[in-house]
Amino acid sequence: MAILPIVYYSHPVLHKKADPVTLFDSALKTLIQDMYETMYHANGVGLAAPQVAIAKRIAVIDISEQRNKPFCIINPEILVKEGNELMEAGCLSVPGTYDKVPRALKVTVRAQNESGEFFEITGEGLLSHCLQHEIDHLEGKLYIDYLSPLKRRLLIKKMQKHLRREK
Ligand code: GNR
Ligand code: NI
Repeated sequence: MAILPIVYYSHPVLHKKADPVTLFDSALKTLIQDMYETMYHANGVGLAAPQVAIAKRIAVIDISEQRNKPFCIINPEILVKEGNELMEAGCLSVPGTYDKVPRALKVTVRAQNESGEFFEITGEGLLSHCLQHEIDHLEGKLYIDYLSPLKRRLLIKKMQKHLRREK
């Protein structure tokens, strides 16, 4: 197991469409274990592979309070979206920033697990938001892309300040 380094805006891997997974081998399982460990270490509710500089359609999620219900979505697709709401978002790749983004209230996603088996998951609230956020990462989209150019510029400045303070 390993904690992988998280890349920040404007690393190019965050802005490109990730490639589908075709090989469900032991290297994939190791990567997923490392992504779980990295997500827990960073206190995130989700983590997409591009955030650890890997341009593949993989994300891990755990929205449980006890941090003990991890699952992964590979090659995910949104089948159904219902309703709309504004939700507060953050992102480990734009650290130190938060804002409200428009999201579907409820989504149903079809994805593959680490063995390549297809499953469906339906989520509302935080789970819905998290699924949409992680799938956006696989499309090269960040939450700040939903905001006005002015707001985006402000949040990027805020992130840079935050990163300077961290050192
Ligand atoms: O940890 C995270 N929290 C969060 C809160 C509200 C909306 C989305 C998220 S996802 C984020 C982790 C992350 O950046 N995943 O890509
Ligand atoms: Ni994110």
